[in-house]
Amino acid sequence: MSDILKPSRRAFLRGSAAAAAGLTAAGTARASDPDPLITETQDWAMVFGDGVDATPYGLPIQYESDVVRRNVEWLTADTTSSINFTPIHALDGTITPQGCAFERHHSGAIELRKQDYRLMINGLVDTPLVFTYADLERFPRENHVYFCECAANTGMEWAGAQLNGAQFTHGMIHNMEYTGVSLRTLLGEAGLEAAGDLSDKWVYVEGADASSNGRSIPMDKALDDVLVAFKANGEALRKEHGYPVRLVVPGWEGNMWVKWLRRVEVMDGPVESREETSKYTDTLADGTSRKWTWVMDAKSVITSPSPQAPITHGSGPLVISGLAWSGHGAITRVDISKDGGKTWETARLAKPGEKMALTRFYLDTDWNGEDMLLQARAMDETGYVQPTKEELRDMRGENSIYHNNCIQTWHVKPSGEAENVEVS
Ligand SMILES: Nc1nc2c(c(=O)[nH]1)N[C@H]1C(S)=C(S)[C@@H](COP(=O)(O)O)O[C@H]1N2
Ligand SMILES: [Mo]
Repeated sequence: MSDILKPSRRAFLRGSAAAAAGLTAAGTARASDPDPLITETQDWAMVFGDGVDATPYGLPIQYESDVVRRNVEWLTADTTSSINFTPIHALDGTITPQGCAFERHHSGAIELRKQDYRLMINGLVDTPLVFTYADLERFPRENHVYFCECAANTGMEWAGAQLNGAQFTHGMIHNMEYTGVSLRTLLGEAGLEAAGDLSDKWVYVEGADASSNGRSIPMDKALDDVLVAFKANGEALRKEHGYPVRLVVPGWEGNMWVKWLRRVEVMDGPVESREETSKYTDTLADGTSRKWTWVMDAKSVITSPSPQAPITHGSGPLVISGLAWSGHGAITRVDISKDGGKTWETARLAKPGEKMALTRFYLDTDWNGEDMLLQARAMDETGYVQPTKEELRDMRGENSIYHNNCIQTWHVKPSGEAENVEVS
């Protein structure tokens, strides 16, 4: 008999249900008590359900209506230049549905029709070109899954534990399968002979929205893996993610992923725009700032249990789960600590880590019902290990906002509730 068929974990679950006999908590009824959900014919079995086309484009069922993006009102003065957060505490797997993927706009999400879409490539190119949406569809396409993390993700946690929920501490991230044309292909179409030596050249990319969100990208990245994307998770980009076309800059901070992409200019230096000087730079302890901190370092977070996803089943079998990612490549290992970093166990990766994409991890464990200080620690293919909060502060001081990739701690209490805490 194979191991899976032997009575083990499931017997344990039955045992815990029997122990809870008499309680009315859902899922704990004894097998010997008649369960009306089994013995009685239910309403839904006596009528017809909805026909096809009841919802030509489906929405999540009403019972999942709390799995939505949320913003933090006090963070920004209004919602047009603001951010909201992916409900990572309630999702599983790795692909983020567009409908609940965080949004970050500097001047609101604009509505741009495909017919009105134009992409200009100009500057130090042989032939300046303008592409329509239909033109883009005629170049060879690629498909890639990548995470997009705002550099400000976890930024509110520098000074101390602040926001109570993985959605708010780590939800400025999404992970989608993009379809598009490589920027390299389009630059090649315009021709880069005129640019001469490419090693010191840059591209400046900007969007069609009022903010334009212009950013400079060094040429070697532009010619490497940057994608001009028009589909996400198989369907058109949603308006809020840059319909009809956005830039995908794998592993690099979300701010460079220009939405409603309208222009790529080949230049002989960086522009030093607002978004790469007064914003998205990292102020150090001595008041000077680091710039060009493009890559998102390896990071992880436990999504369940977490403050918005408490343990509701008491002690016994417990699935601890979370997400890990690195802008430097693939995640190779994730460790989990239940005691605030004193001891570590290696988690199971649901799939081998993929480059610059979210990796799901699990630790199938037995919870003794006692306090836990839960932490996850990610490692990537470069050998880099996610730092503790203390290590990060030693290097960077406390004036930073962006690029906080420190280890997160959840205090899980005997009640199963969890709280954002700091362990130093
Ligand atoms: N044109 C344009 N592109 C933009 C922005 C913007 O406001 N305008 N915001 C940037 C920032 S700061 C981030 S983190 C990502 C967020 O992408 P999302 O809204 O699809 O999550 O888009 C980037 N691209
Ligand atoms: Mo961002």
